[in-house]
Parts: sequence; C-alpha cells; structure tokens
Amino acid sequence: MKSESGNANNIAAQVERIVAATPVSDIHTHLYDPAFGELLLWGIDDLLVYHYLVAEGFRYFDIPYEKFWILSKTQQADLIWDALFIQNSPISEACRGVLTTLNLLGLDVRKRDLPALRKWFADWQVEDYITRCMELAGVKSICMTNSPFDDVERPVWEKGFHRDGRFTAALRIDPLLVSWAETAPRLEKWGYNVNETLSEQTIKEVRRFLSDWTRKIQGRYMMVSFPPDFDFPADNSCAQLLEKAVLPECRELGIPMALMLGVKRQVNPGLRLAGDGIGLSKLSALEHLCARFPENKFLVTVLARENQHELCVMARKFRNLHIFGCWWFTNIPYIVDEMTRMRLELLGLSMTPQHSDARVLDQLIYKWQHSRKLISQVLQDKYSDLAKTGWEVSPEEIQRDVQNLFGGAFESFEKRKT
Ligand code: HDL
Ligand code: ZN
Repeated sequence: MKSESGNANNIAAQVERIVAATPVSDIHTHLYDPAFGELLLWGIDDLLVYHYLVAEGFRYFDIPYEKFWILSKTQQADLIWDALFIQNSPISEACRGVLTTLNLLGLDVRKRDLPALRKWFADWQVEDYITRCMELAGVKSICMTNSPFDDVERPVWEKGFHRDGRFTAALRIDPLLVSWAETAPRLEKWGYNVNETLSEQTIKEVRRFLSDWTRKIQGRYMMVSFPPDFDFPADNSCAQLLEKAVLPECRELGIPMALMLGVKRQVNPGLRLAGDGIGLSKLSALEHLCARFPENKFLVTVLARENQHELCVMARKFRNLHIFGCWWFTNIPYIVDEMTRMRLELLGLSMTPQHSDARVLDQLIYKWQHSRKLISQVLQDKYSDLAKTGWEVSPEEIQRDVQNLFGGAFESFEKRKT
C-alpha cells in the first residue's frame, strides 16, 4: 500500500510528465503558413521587436515615437535589447520569454552576444525552422488569424497555394462588425452587392461574403475582437450584422463564433500595434447572445482579469459557450495560475486553458513552455486533492484529461451539433 505522500509524489510526477509530453493544438495565433512569406515572422530581431517589448522599451526610450519607427528592424531590436536586457534585467514575462526560447533552442544566453545570435538564425530555412519550433513547443497544429481585409494576406488566398497541413485557419472579421461604414464599400468593390443600409439584399450578400471566405480558407471558426462597450442587443450595425448575418452563417456552416472582448484599440496610437489598451467588458451582452442563440457556438476569451470569474460562471450556465486562453495582458504567470485554478474549479475540464497568441514563430517555444509549467502545477494540486478523497486517477485518465485541455475539448465543441 503506497503511503499517501508516496502516492501524491507519484501523481505529481505523472502529471508533470504527461503535461510536458502531450502535443497541443494552438487554437489562436497570428502565425502564417509559410506560403504567406514575410507575413510569417521569426528569428531574433522579430522576437525583440514584438509589440509587447516595444511597449516596455518605450518606458526607457527618450526618443519620439516616430524616431523609433523610422529605424530598421535591426536598429529597433538593438535599442530594445540594450534597454530591456542589458541596462535592466529582463524580468518581465515577454523578456523572459525571449530567453526561454533561446535557451531551449540550445543557445547560450550568458554570452549576451546579439550579433552571434543573428548569425545563428541566419542559417535556418523557414520550413525547417517551423518544424523545429513546433517540436520544441510540443505544438501539433497552429490556428492562424486570417483576414480578407488584410491587403497583403488577401491576394495570397485569391491566388491559391498548397497549404501546409500544420496550419489551420480562422476568419477574422473585425472591420465588418466594428467599422461597417468603411467596410461596405470594400465588399462592394469585391463584387458583393451591399450598401451601408442593412437591407435584406445587403444581409444576403454579407452572408455570401462570409460563406465564400470561410470555405476558401476552410475556416474553423469566425472571430472578432470587441471593445469593452460592446453591447447586445443594441441599435447599431454591429449588433444587427451579428444577429442577421454572422450568427446565421455560423449556424449554417456549423462553426463557432469567437468573441474576444475588452480591447480598447489604440489608446496610444504612437505605439502602433503596441498601443492597444484594456477595459472591463459588459458580459451581459455575451449572456444575451448565448441565451438568444442556443444553436450558435460561442468561443470566448476576455481581456480584463476582473471579467474572468463572471465568464467562468456564465460558461456553467451555457453549454454553447466554450471559454479559452489567458489572452494578451492576462498571459502572465500570476494571472494564468489564478485563471486556470478558477476554471478547473468551476468548469472542470470543459474548457481550453491556453492559446499562445504568438505573432513570432519562435514564441511558440516559450509561450507553451511557460504555460505547461503553470498548467501542470495546478493539475498536480487538483489531482492531489482528489487523491485525498480516496479517488485514484490512472495515468491513462490523466492523459485523457490533458489531451482534452490541449485541444480535445475544443475539437468536441467544434463538432457538437447544438
Ligand atoms: O486581437 C487579437 O487577436 C490580439 O491578440 C491582438 O492581436 C494583440 O495585438 C496581440 O497580439 N495580443 O497578444
Ligand atoms: Zn490574437
């Protein structure tokens, strides 16, 4: 008969091993199939000019924003490396992430030799490097964020290309919902017979646009990020397009609608991509959507830490709501630990605890290394709590649970006929 502590250590070791070894489906990233060329960012300079580090770097820079933006990527990276790694210890999560990635790639960060690092990266071919990064991160599939409104991305889809099976797609439609007045003329130019008034004809053509693009990219879900003041129902084009075009088309296609709530775009435009802020979302809007459209599947993540508990409770009320990830400003150990515990304790395993949101390929390595450690620790505590009741979980059951958390639960949700 194993002693209690012996059994607990055994479970902890099993959980640690299984979480470290289980491949994950990364359900939201800003990475691209290599067919998109320069859109796929990778290597030390892209790691250093990641907008999270740009924001942190500007806390030390005296130069005007525009002076930074006219610099080359290498010059920007040099400034960030000096300010955040040399003049100050790289304590922040985004800085530590760069070092975790370099370390796991087998590079010696003690040398602090940026030119040498650049030489090492210059020797890689992107296809080989994708394989290497996915291996080290334990990522088996990468879901992209694909926007027909991106003038660089759209032509690549229109021309067609042989897809890399490791990359799946999601249709990002923010401009359609949050800036309809500017977007209607673009749809018209692309051959969709729409105008600004949301007539039946316009709604029908918006649905055709959504259907055409979802099929073209084989979109797993549609997605939009909304500001904190997003409301539903509401007397505006966003709510009407959501209700009359987007959600019916998601039902027709049988795919989820992803809502990412709470981002205040461009609170500081000088920072460009790094200039977005955060706000408390009105989650009653989500509650109305889940209740009003029980046949739609809502895949949701929210940006404010203060919204997380209400989101968990809402997921208990609506089985057509699947919550995912520690998004953006919540993706720091302090909050990932809190959110993962809250979710497991309120929802059990019917959720997806993390996505990487990676914008630079190499970030997969650190984002998943850091997340696995945190998820493993929480699961060890939860299984040990179970063991104290006399309930024993087998290694196969732990494996099953972790596979669910690492993409299985989301895949079941995708397949579910609501
Ligand atoms: O809107 C989003 O999908 C966010 O993830 C933004 O892209 C944000 O800039 C980001 O990269 N967060 O990690
Ligand atoms: Zn994102």
